[in-house]
Amino acid sequence: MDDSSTIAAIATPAGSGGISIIRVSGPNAVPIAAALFQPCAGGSGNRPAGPPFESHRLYYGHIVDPANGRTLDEILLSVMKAPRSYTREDVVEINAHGGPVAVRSILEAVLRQGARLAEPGEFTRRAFLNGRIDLTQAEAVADLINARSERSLESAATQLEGGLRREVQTIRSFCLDLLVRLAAGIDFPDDVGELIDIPETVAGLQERMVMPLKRLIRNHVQGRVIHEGLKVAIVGRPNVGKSSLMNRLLARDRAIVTPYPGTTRDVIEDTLMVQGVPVMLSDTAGLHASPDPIETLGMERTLANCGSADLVLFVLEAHRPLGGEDLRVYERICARPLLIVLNKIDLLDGSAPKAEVPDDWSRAPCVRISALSGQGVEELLELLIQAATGASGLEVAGAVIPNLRQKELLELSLESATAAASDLVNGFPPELAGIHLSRAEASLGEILGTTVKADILDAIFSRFCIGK
Ligand SMILES: Nc1nc2c(ncn2[C@@H]2O[C@H](COP(=O)(O)OP(=O)(O)O)[C@@H](O)[C@H]2O)c(=O)[nH]1
Ligand SMILES: [Mg+2]
Repeated sequence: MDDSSTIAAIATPAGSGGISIIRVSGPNAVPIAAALFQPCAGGSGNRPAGPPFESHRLYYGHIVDPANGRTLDEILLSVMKAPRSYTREDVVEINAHGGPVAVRSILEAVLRQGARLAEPGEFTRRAFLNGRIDLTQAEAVADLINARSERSLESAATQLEGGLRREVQTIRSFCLDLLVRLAAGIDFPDDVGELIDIPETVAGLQERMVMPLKRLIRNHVQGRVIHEGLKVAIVGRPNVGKSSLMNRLLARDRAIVTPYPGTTRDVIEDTLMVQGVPVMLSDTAGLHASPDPIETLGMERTLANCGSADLVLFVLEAHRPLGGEDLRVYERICARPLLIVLNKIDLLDGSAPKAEVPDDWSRAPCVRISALSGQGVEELLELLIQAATGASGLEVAGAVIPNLRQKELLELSLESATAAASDLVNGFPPELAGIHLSRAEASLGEILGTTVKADILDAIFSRFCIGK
């Protein structure tokens, strides 16, 4: 598909909007525009009226179908000649203000002039292939379009500015430099000791490859939370106040609350925003031994739901000693990241909680709340993101956040860098470390798109919408 044809697409979302943009890119973009554009009479003074078009100008007029002389819409035409355009090719954009029908008929007229409909992401793919942006930036364009929260928008914007590219390039140039020195050592084996100081090289590998790679990989986990949000399941035995907590967190009566155990049967889901991150909350059926087949089905759903949650809020009653049922619930959920919630502290009248959390649960953080009065709920929200990500808050402002493809390549690169370091420490010949390092270098190159294969490009650009 990487040919020199002229491509066209509607670049704005489907439906009626204030304006819609038809974007055309390629060698025929300007002649196509000239064939369809009719300037409005009286382009006064030195205002440009019509063809021949100058670059980076806006032209006011109509699109007229040359086949039948019919006026399709009143438009503004922008002309951006190569290489100063999004794709580095000649680009024209037709800003139309008719509804979807008018916009489609303009696109059809453009296609009849010899353009072909663009594939999803093809404009950005051309920008990449023509060297205007690197692959990390191209992917950031897709992330920007698909961003679901403000945080995720922020991180995509950082990437678009080239944040990840710079970090990866720094690691890569260190790696290349080391490869050169190792190669020299291979050519002059007797002088290896003088050319490369092994302890210093190993320390450099740790500091300038292993550590920065680990940090970028960690950022991915936080980034996933930012892009996709967190799944949080509320779990406990019946009647501890799970549904009350759900309603309190959502600040509305979403789940039915009664004094009777077994009220919640199905998984109830809703979303709230915490620190700019979407949190998908689910309230579930209480876990206990029950003869009721409907309740039992509900409990199976509870456990399935727990399995896919990023965090489980394990609710207990603060005013009662823990019972066998609580311990059995713990057994079933303890493999998940937990936040222990001691509820109903309003019933304590200021005395210490009767529920004592066993010592071996202590790796999970614990908060005391009253779902009834709202006391402690703020602290719970503060702990939530931290407990789910293991980080002290989401430091994403300006942070570089790799996506899944990039993270997997960073991991490969980390593996190779670690192997190179251990070969050097163990006194193996420098050729071996060299082999590992060239693998690390290749993975880093793949992130930037310098060594990437066509099928991977297809996969990346298919994530885009048409017109981008
Ligand atoms: N005093 C007090 N009662 C609560 C609190 N949270 C829930 N309850 C009551 O406990 C009972 C069970 O609550 P519910 O939310 O349905 O529990 P679930 O079965 O775990 O979903 C209801 O009567 C609630 O009003 C709390 O913080 N304090
Ligand atoms: Mg309930």
